[in-house]
Amino acid sequence: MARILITAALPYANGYIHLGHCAGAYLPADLFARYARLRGYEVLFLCGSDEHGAPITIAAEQEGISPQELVEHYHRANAEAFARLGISFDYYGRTTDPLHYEFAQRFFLDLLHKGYLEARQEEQFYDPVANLFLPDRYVEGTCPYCGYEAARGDQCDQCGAYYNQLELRNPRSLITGKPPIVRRTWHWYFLLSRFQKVLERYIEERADQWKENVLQQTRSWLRQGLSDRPITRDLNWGVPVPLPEAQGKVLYVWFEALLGYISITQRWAHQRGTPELWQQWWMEPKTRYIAFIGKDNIVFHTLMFPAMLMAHGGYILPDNVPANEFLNLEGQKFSKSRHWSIDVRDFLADFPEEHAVDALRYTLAANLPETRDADFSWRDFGARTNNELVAAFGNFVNRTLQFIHRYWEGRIPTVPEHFLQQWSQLAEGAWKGTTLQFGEGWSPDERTFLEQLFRKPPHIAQLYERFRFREAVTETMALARAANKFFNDAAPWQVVGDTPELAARALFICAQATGTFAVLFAPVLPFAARRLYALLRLPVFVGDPEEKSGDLWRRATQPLLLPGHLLGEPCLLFAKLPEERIERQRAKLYHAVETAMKSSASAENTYATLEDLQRLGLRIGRIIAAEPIAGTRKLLRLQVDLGSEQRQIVAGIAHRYRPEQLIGQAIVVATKLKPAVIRGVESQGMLLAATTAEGDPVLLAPVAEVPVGAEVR
Ligand code: B3M
Ligand code: ZN
Repeated sequence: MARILITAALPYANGYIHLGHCAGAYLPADLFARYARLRGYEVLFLCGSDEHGAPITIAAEQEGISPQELVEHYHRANAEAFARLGISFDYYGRTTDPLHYEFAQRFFLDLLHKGYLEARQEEQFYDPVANLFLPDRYVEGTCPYCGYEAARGDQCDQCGAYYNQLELRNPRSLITGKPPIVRRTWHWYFLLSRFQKVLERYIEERADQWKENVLQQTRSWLRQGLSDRPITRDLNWGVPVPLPEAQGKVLYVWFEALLGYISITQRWAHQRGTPELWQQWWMEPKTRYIAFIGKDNIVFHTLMFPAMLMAHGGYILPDNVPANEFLNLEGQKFSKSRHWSIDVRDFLADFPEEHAVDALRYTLAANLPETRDADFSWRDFGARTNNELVAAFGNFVNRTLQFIHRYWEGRIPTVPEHFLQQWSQLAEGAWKGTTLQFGEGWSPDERTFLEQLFRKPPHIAQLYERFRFREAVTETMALARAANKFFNDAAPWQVVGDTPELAARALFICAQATGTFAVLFAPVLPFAARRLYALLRLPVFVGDPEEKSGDLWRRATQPLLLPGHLLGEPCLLFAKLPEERIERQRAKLYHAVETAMKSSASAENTYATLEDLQRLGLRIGRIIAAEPIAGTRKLLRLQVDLGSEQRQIVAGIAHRYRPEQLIGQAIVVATKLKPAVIRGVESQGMLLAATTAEGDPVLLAPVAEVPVGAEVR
């Protein structure tokens, strides 16, 4: 029996997982795990939180809590979100597990003793304010190649160049905004370059099975030539480097997180009371290891991890790394900072119903970014729920069960014995790939539909085996549509009176199809499948851990429901999503972005800049003439000497100052205001005044002698 180890990228415990993450790695991994379990394969499906790294210490600092508190929070939240989403991990672990520390440290020492690690001196940017060596993603500066001003620490998004962070021009720390200093430190390097040749062979041996996008990225790295990589960092949060001379150093988060896959397997084995069992999953060549990830993690899994495992020796290597491209949201990239995102937990808060969770899984599965970036939109979610799950699949199941209840008291109608026999042979033939020989007595409609009912399951199985889940799921829905059409064309409600045996055949076929659907839809719609099995009164197998179904996928094309089998009371599998509910979500999403934009814009506007002050053109002037403006109580017309020029200014101060009192007085003038005409008199500036408690103006004046025209800053 095939034994398959399945892992999904360990999400950083510094944020909530969103739908993009799900489409990238977690849903495809779950589809595969459930499919594989339903095939009767021996499956272990693992994941866990990646809880180290500088982003976590920085996030913790910003929130004013300890890194441990931060990861505690997100670890729990994400574990719960995955569970409610029906992601069927056998175990969800974490990298702060003491077992992980121990294992990662032992692994490090092993590579050190085998000569694959080397301590090297290096210079690195250091943020003296944050007291931190700056990881590449926390430095920004001008690209040394193209001059792009927002180039990242190790790579330029504009021209794509890779470089050492010290080559950046005008570097600044993204943590404090300050220019970093260059500091000397030393780190252990993993001698990745030594693995160039074996990795090339490793990749090419598997190339015909691997996805094009994964091969392309990996090969392009290999073409550039692999360089040795530092695998330690100066940081106080992480797995300490287990050497006395390495105070203040931890293992690089990627190095130890990859080992997390193994230590999490150890924890899983430990918990079930069979601590040694992990080895069977990582060390026995008969185990196939499939690592599901998003495209930003490719080379770590296709080059770095295999090299680490080879360096240590004794481990199996990833057999396939079916990385997905990115999912967009309503046509734009997911972005937490712009609030352009749908977190799983927010979705669950608004759609707690299990059938809505299934609908989400289905919509994501039908849009998986397998070969190129894909899109999730709320309206598509609504349309797929209503037109496909409700109108095609749900409707077919419901009509079938209702009809059987109405005319056969809920029992599968009887069909001739030879009909059953032929069914079995045809179904088996379809798995063997032979041409299906329908004998006498099958109507053209029956042949057309049964041909699909027998052929699709092996075909869909092939799609799952080749990690083409999107197609697998759309093919499954196509079969549901064909089933609906078969029901329509057979029109049992018309024939049941005069030729009940014809109606019985049609409903027998439809009933078997619902059984097949319970199995074929189980990977993508585990909640609906569970209810469907219950309606059909069949044992429940939805690909959950610990299920022992045997090769149910194959059995599902055989009659699962024999004549006379009593069905449960029909009830609806899905509910229509009203348009308002969808539109409300859209509005919420677009509203969140706008609010975020406004609040960041208003945060910008809260603080005036020096330029703002300068734009007022504040200067010292001296009043050289003053007279009341006729017909007003408060206004004075002033002539003000600004040194280089003289200005006429209208000021509302007559109730507080007499004109003769003002002559010769030094005052502050805003000289760059737009001239205004007040009561027919042009005012070419404004005097600055404070306001008393009674609301009267008090002119501002310098407390010592300054020349007129002097700038006020
Ligand atoms: N935590 C990156 C990510 O979540 C990283 C994956 C680790 S897999 C060992 O995208
Ligand atoms: Zn550049």
